[in-house]
Amino acid sequence: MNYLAEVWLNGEPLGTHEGGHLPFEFDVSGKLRREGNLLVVRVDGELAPDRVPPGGASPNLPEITWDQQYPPASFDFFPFAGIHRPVMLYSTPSEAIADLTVRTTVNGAEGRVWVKLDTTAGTSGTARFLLQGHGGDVRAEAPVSGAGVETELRVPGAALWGPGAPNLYRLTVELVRSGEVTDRYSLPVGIRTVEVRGDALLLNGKPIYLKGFGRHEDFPVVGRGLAPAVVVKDYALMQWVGANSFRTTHYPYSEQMMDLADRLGFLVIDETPAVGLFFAEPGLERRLNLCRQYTREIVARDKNRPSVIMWSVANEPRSKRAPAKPSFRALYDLAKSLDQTRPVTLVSDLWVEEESFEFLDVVCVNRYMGWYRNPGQLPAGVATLSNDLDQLHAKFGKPVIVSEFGADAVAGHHAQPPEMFSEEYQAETIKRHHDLFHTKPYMVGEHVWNLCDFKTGQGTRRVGALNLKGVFTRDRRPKMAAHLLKELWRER
Ligand code: GCB
Repeated sequence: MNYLAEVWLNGEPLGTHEGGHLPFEFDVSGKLRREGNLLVVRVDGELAPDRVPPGGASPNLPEITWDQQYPPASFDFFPFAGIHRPVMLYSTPSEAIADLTVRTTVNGAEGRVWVKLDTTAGTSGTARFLLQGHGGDVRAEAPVSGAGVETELRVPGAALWGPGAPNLYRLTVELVRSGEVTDRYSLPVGIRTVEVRGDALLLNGKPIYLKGFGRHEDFPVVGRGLAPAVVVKDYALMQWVGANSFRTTHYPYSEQMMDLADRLGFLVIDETPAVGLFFAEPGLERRLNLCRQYTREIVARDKNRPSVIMWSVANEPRSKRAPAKPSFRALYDLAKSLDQTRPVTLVSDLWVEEESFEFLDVVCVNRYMGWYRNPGQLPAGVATLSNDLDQLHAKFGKPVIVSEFGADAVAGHHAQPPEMFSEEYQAETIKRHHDLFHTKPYMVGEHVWNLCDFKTGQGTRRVGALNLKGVFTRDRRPKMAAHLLKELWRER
């Protein structure tokens, strides 16, 4: 639901939930009629400065309006409002599995799967754990006490999960009482480790380089509404060009998208909806509370996914005001307290001035050389970028990902020599950036902005109210840059 949902059952309020893109639920036990139930959801999509992401027209707050677009918002994508994903009614027994947390480690050839089971209050009996797949079942059993149960399953000769080999096991957990199974839940498990060591990002102990995109949940007619065929198509396109990763710019993607990342072996930087955050009043504390809520919700939803290798707590915050650094420190600490197994980052366009990189695990930066900077002058832009990247690494001493770069291209518009808005210029921009990045040993990833053209607000820089930085059009046809990426990424 985007942005704020109020829910009623048979005229009785069930509750509200603020923020889009993350699931929420209400308990309707004892409230359902035998037949003729009416569930009503009212969605409020108003843009306001104390919401996250922020928006709304406010002459005193230049920080929130992006490039004077209409509708006014602190971000560059269309603020689609409504019910974008499925609403489900489901039932559980009174003694039920409430949550599962899975963590995996690797010790030589042995994979270890640590599982924590939380049950509803008052549950008793036995918990059974079964891990299946890749030539051997592993089982464990433990008595259920009020506080939950932990176990570790050891998998000799484990088939590890990773791009190119997305090996999944199936974990089934059962609650058993007096010989009867009272509840059962299954989920896919990928055994893998993620670690930042020095300048490297390690997957299963080996350095990994991210090749991929920022993207949007956006398609003609359906807007941000879940369109499973588009999800499948986007993976097919990413595989065709040889991408191994993406960032969920600038909000958590659908569970269907995430399920396929696990199954197809994509590495995901999982980003909260905190885009365009600013640190002036009014509404600062309210916005920060929402960021904390989103961090808790995204970790709760995606913590068991092998594809998620990093959390991103924000995109391009206006970090120059004093509250920014302590606020991000608090969000970093919160993410780490919820999940010690994954690096935490934020994505910045402030580079060396983004002080929070001092404590974040990976440095993610966006920059548009040859476009917003040095327009039309790619060689000069890329030379400056080379220097800026070295300064960034010298200051923070951490692995660097350029999480956005690129250029708008009108499909079918050509120019030789390459000029801005031509397909040639976009392809040339990507080629020069890619070549530069591969001279920098501390770089661990390049994400082109964007996979596809997408709808945004109206403004002088957005012809047709579209951002045209896609290497595919909005209806998923390749531009020259997509063919180029296929050459660049498939060879390494
Ligand atoms: C950025 C933003 C992204 C915009 C992009 C652009 O830095 O993170 O949301 O769409 O620039 O094309 O201007």
